[in-house]
Amino acid sequence: MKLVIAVVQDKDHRKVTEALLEQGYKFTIVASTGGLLREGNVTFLIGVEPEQVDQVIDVIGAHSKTREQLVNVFPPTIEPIGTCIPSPVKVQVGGATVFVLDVERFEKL
Ligand code: 2BA
Repeated sequence: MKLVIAVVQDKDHRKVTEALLEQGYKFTIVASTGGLLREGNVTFLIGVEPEQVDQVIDVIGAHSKTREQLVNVFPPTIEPIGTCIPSPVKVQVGGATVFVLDVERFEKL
């Protein structure tokens, strides 16, 4: 068995959820936060058979858009206090960030 971990933007998570349900996949949704943007995103944990991995990734990819976002980058030293001006930097977010892990053991008790 494999565990597909997919970080999806908040704006896309409903579409991804519906598509995965339509295809009959079982999954868990975890609310998460991006380390850089500090904005909410959604992490899907999807347990699948090895031959289903590519299809799951295709489904997620088909419903996850790439977007550009501005992030405020603060200079490393803030001195003197009060003169710190953040410079906005454009980053490309998404579609989805996907990890595939081997599952050593799976039990439903
Ligand atoms: P965030 O950490 O909020 O990152 C948003 C976007 O900012 C990233 O989009 C990427 O384009 C950029 N970014 C993030 N960290 C960066 C860094 N150290 N240097 C340069 N650019 C950086 P995505 O790559 O599409 O990632 C979207 C979200 O997926 C991330 O949100 C994070 O929650 C997750 N993610 C991405 N890579 C990951 C990783 N290696 N491990 C765990 N989570 C990851």
